[in-house]
Amino acid sequence: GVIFFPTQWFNKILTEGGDPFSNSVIVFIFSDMLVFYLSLGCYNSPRIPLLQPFVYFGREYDKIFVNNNGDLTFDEPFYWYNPYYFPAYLNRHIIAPLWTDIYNYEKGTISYRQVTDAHLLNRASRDINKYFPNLKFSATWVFIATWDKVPYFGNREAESTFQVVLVSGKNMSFTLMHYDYITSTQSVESGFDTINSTNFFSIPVSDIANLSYTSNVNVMGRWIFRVDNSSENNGIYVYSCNVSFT
Ligand SMILES: [Ca+2]
Repeated sequence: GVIFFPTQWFNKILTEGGDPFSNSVIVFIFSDMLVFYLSLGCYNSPRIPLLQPFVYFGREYDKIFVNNNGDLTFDEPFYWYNPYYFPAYLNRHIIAPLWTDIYNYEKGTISYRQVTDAHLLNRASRDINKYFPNLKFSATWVFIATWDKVPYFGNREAESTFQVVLVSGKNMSFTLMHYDYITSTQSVESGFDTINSTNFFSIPVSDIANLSYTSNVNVMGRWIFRVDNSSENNGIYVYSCNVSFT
């Protein structure tokens, strides 16, 4: 059958300098865009001080860590490569676009940046308001972490590319997950979880190779969640749902 491949939007978001909220082919260069890379073999970023606090299910954080095995944590780096399925009832908050044993010793690029550029913030606000039409959201801060063509332990030929975007403003917080090409593997979890799993979500795919072709907002490969506080549905299925479960 026909494979619906993400639009050009998708080819761009995963290119540094690209705009994760743009459908156009123009590559925007942001004056305040400073991209940080993890060296090959690094387990995690250093403590990243956030330019603005990020509220995650009631807790306000002023720092974050980008971990090589496909996740973000707030209090300390997190090395564990063998994922727990959500709800995991762990003693930590975790945002995990693709938690698995990523092998970044030889190739693969893991990078992150914070953006407060008005143009990107406007794009973020527009997208969030499209999916959550009653919030009158106005983004003031965006954080982007990208795993570009990362292999797996045990499959060094694999090249999976994905991205997590945090957006905040007006005491509201959102997490976006973007999936480009994803190589299938065992032992993997995608979603987010909280301390004691008071709030969690596990993206429902039986094979993660399908992450690129699923969505909760009708944009292939894109998943968006509101994460500032407990809400009945965590923002899932609020808007134009077209999830293809496989
Ligand atoms: Ca690893």
